[in-house]
Amino acid sequence: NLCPFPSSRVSAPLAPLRAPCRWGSQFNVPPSAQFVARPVGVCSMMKLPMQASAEGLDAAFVGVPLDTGTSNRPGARFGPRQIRAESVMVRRYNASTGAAPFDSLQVADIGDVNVNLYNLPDSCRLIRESYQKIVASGCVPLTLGKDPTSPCRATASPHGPVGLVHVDAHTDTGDRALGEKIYHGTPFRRCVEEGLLDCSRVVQIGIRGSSYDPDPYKYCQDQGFRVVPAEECWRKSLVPLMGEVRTQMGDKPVYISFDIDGLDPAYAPGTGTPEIAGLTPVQALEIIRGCKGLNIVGCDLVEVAPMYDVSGNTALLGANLLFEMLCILPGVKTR
Ligand SMILES: [Mn+2]
Repeated sequence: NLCPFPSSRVSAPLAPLRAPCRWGSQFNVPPSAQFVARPVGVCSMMKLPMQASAEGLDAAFVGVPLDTGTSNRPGARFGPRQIRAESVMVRRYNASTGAAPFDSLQVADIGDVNVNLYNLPDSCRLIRESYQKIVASGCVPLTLGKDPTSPCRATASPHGPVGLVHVDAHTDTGDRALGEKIYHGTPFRRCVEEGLLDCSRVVQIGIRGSSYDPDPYKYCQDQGFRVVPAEECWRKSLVPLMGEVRTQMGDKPVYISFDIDGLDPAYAPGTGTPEIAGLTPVQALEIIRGCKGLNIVGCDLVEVAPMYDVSGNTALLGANLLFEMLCILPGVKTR
């Protein structure tokens, strides 16, 4: 009954779409391409069933198609849609880690927040209200797309201040630009001001690029954040770093915020504020897989802007990284 194709509308050619949604399991399962051709179907994350709310779900993919507040190239409003399109290549099991998220979690795509593209504060309100409902229903949100402050805010509310694993080229701790306190460079300063972060459990990985300030990380360090610049990651495995991060995070709630521009633009060109000499996809996997065992209460993958992504690889990376986040959620079993 969670299938997006109600039986009354299932005609013979559509029939194969319906059965694989549950696939003999009590949980939703992405349909196999052995039985449903990849380009067939309404575009949802991993071709999962869509439902209107997070009710009954353990985890939900949710889109925030918003780029109001971007400082450079616009286009991330189309990111969630393109990540969903590329996610048809993502399959049910994680062959590398053995994670089988659809064996133990009920997961669906709950669509997009109906943002107000003409009013950023109003969008923040709409996002916050949507996430409060998601979190109140006991569901972990996995967000596609940018959001200036709200998932962290809403996710934090029932849990108290959260730890943060933040992958990005940028610290996103600016104060204001052009007089505005809300744009895509300020979310984590606003979160600090609102007491949403446990500042002793914030780590920022992949930070780099030129700066308007000779001491660009001072604000972060003054808050107690651990800043890991990209230079400290070059040519290295990040497995040892993540061991330290797990110790730092302990068993208290953690939010993962992954800006695709943390990766090098050679791998992820489809983004609005690229910076050279970034992380590799292998390091991205090491970071996310290194969060396994943490008490993760929410995740996002932000800043995919498809028009600078001629190969689709940026959105493909985004789709896979969101799957990897799903695979490390509490309660996911391995096979
Ligand atoms: Mn960034």
